[in-house]
Amino acid sequence: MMIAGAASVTEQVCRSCGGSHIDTFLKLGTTPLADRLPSSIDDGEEEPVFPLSVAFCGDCSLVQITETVNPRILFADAYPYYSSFSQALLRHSRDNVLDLIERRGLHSGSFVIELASNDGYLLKNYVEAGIPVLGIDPADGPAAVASEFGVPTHVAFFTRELAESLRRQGVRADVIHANNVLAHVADTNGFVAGIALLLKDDGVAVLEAPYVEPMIEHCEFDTIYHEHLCYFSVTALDKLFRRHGLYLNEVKQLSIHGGSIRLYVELQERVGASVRDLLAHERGQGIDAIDYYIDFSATVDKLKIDLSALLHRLKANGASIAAYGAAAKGATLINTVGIGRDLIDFVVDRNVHKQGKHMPGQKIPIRSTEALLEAQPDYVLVLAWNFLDEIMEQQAEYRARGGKFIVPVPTPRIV
Ligand code: JHZ
Ligand code: ZN
Repeated sequence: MMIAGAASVTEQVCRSCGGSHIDTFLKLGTTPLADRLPSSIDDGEEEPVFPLSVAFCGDCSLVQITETVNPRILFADAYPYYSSFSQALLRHSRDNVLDLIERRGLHSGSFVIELASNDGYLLKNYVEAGIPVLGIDPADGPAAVASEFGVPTHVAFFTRELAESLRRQGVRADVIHANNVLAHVADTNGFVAGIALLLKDDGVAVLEAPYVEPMIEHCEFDTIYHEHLCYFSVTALDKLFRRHGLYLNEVKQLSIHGGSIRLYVELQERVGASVRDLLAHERGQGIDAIDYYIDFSATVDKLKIDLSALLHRLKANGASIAAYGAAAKGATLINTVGIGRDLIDFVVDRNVHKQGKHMPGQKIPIRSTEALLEAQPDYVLVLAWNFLDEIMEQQAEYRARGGKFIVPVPTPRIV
């Protein structure tokens, strides 16, 4: 847990169960913060770096990083991630909302809360349907955009204390959304306890998180960065929720973000086949034991070597290379592989809040996507490979003119 004021702490026990059997199986060295984008190549300011190591808990099976960076450093200061820059994510979120409105019979008397509501990308769909909402998010930039969309947003970290205070004011929700946030929270148990406090007796919490199995199977090691404290299996989640009187009753596997799970969590226990099946699958695969994770480090090392060799070979043959997506995962990739300005001329991104800044550590400049047609580099390394289809479609012209994409995971390939 966080020591107030410290920049980071190294955890000695499991974030979820408090057990002391945590074994580190991957060390990525020290890296800068993935969403802290320097304004200039040399602003005279030393970029802070923190250790990035991944461990398995032998008591509850949770995969987790061992360093906790102070959330005020990670999220509150000019946090540049805005959800609404991906059409695929917007469609995905809208479908989720429409499905819940129908399945749960939500109406103007219902109430929906989203934790980490960002720029209102999801809740705006409820607002359109006349269903009252409250967004909670600590990042003031995205929250200001949400308010413009008509999504009331409380700018704060969601904690057990905030949940208690809202509950005292009579706030209870039919649906609580929490997408890609549980893994980001240092007080894992406090966050889940807060959800339990704010659900109506027959309410449902609908959470999404990247799934640990595809991360390991597809070598998505770049999704490891300091914001992501946990890498969830259903086995670990089931234990976490039960500790707080919540039940993981249904789970869906989703393709978003390289492979995610959507969890339906309620105060009543009615565990369905989807959960029982995935628990059995994880036992069968050994996801609940350290052995499953042991080879990962060697697989990651091979990918790093292969990608570096590919880029150096192309460059030695006179090719020019840019990159697509100033994604947080891109920061891990370029800093752990060692991909600098000697290899990549610039990174493009549609997010206007990232343009004009630089990639962490390697300080590669970030430009608008128009730069691809202007410069027509021979190759583009796709850092946001999770949105490859959307990016390929959007960059049809770049490709028609002979441009090629390099996809880094699961093994580097040119498409
Ligand atoms: P993207 C984010 O991680 C943030 P990131 C966060 N840490 C998290 O948990 C995961 O998602 C799940 C740009 N883009 O979303 C937008 C284009 O330019 O994959 C983004 O900057 N054009 C909370 O940052 C970046 O790429 C496009 O057409 O690793 C994608 O980043 C599209 C589709 C995206 O994740
Ligand atoms: Zn544990």
